[in-house]
Amino acid sequence: MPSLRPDGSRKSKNGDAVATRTRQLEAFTQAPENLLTTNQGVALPDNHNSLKAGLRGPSLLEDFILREKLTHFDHERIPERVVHARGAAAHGYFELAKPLVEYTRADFLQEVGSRTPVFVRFSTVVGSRGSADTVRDVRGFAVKFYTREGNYDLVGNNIPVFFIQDAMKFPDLVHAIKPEPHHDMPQASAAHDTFWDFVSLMPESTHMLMWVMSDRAIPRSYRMMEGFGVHTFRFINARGASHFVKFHWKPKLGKHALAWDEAQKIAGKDPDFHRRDLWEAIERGDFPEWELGLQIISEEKADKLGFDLLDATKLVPEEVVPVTVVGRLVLNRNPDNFFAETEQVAFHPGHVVPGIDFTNDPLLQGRLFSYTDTQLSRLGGPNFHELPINRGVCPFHNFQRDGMHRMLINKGRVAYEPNSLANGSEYRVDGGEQGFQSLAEAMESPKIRRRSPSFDDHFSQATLFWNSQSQAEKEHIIAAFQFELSRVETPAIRQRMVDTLAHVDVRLARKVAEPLGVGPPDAKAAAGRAGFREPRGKAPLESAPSLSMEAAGGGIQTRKIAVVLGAGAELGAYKVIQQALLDAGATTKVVAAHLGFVASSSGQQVPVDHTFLNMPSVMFDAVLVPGGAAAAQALLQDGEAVHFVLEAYKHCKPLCMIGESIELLRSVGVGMPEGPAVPGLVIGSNEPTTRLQLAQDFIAAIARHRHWTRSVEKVPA
Ligand code: HDE
Repeated sequence: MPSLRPDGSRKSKNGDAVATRTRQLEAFTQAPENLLTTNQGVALPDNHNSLKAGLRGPSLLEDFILREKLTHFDHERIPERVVHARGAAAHGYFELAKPLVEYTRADFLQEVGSRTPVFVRFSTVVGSRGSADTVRDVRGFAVKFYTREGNYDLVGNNIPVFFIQDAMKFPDLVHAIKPEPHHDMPQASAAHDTFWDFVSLMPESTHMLMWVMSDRAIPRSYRMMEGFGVHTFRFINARGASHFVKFHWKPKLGKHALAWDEAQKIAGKDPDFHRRDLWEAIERGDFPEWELGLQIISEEKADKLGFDLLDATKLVPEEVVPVTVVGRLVLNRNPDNFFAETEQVAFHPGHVVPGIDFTNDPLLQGRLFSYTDTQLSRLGGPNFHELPINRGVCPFHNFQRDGMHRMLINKGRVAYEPNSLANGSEYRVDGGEQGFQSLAEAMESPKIRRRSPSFDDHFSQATLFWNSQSQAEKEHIIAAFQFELSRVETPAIRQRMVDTLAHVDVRLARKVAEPLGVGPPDAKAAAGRAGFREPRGKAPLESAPSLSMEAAGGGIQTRKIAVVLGAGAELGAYKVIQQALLDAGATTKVVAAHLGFVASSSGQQVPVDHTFLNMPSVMFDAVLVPGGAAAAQALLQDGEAVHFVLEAYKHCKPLCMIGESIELLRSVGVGMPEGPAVPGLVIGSNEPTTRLQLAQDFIAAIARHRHWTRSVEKVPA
């Protein structure tokens, strides 16, 4: 029976695997030392001057200390990832809540309470290493489980489908979306001709485009996005029986997005926004958490879904096959060194353990080749599995030898099998029962370089996604298409894309076309193009609520609330609300015109955390403005303060305006006594009896995250 830890979780029979993994990494860490030496251990006499022929003479080639230092520096960079170059990562653990013995023999999925150490890297796909975090893009969600049967990598994304159906098209897709090769622009953006040229000729991309133009592509935080394995995988149990499986990560804090205008502004104000958010949450002890959810699908059920599970442009709606939660992922330790860990970690969908197997999804099959291949050029040789971050917690041994940067010192004269000179180990030609067993799937068909007709339906799930969005979400999608396509210089590409969209929804296509200077969407023209397929399956549902982010959930924990303070503010109601916010797990920061202190109406000196300039409203989830006539007047005189509040209003954030502070919104006609209630706008007075209610209303508004139905078209910001 596993023993209980102080926090109630159980220690698995393999001991504390997480602690073992941490110790394993610690063996490779080094704290800073005062004494500097060369890499050979020779103490440096001086770290400021090179060796010269005389005080003002030339440097000497003999200076091995200078040579070594410069040479090492000259080689500090390695190639960035060809995609997913920009990322941030953290350590943690996966804890099993539901035994999966019935479906898989994977050891780490057997024992309830067992904890498996993990390293998780989030990323954007298109931008290079130094690009901004909040660009419109898919996010990578790659999890390395260090299980005692070997490393298992679940290398997923935050969107459950993909642009293409066959790995053959991946280089084309990436060449099209990356900066254009003649001038290397634009950085980290799909809003340019080559991308839309490609996808407008590839109807299979349409479903994915709907997701990428939706709010999913501008998450508020890595901590607030879902993750998906995308492909269908297989679970194989101890009896060799197989089930299809789809992997889901469900964020505990709910799934939330930024406003598009906000995301663009943050890209300039704080390009590290997501990286910083993850790092700071872990440092504070607000450990990000996700549930692992599974859709387990029998072969019989798979045949009845109405689409092909091997097609990565399709998803299985949760309403058709429910997601069962089987465990949780917790990230509780930041890396010690970005390069050694986050940059050198090498994920690979082909890193599986017994009990987990692939399907014939032709996108997945191509990935199985690509990931090791890319590490060879990125990490400089075949021994990247020996890097500390990539090492398993279980031993590995085989007769692979040598190569660049080999660290292991293999003993003995034998590097082959079968042998009689070493331990005599001998693997029979036809294998045995032990180790990883591939599913003995029957294969009898001619070689063929063709697409299965079961992949032909390119639109019904794109329409399902569209139908599942709230009105506000639909408007965001339209605006995103309009933005992206308006940046496309070639009119024929814009036209082709709106023609294709007519197959998703005619109203969507018409709306998108409005500002683009193109003709009306022509569904027939799209249908005449190469790559277009007629068959259109009947989606199992008209709409699937799980595809919308509207019912985002998640409470207000770790939300950042700005308190906009002017001199002479009345603090009564503010103090009560602030305490309630803190109690609910949010943080508050006082923002004012200058650092130092601001005097309240009673003369109290309130310390200021940020200025309107150094921490603009886009860095916050909600805004609270204490009352007081003098404070309101002071803020109204300050363009930065007014902008701060209006911008938060424009981005549909919750605002709590106390007393006279509502004046800050009057310029946009809001807050008039006779005016209609504005979603997410909480207006109150300093009256002591209403303070608690005010706090509750504000907390409820923050829990909804954004109030997209607020009418903001006329608000300048
Ligand atoms: Fe990747 N992908 N990919 N990909 N991918 C890489 O591997 C590739 C695909 C994903 O944080 C590369 O180590 C091909 C789908 C993530 O280190 C490369 C195809 C999904 C990461 C590569 C795909 C992903 C990568 C670049 C089509 C979601 C970042 C550097 C056949 C399920 C992992 C590297 C990290 C990285 C190839 C499609 C997710 C070149 C050929 C679909 C999260 O090997």
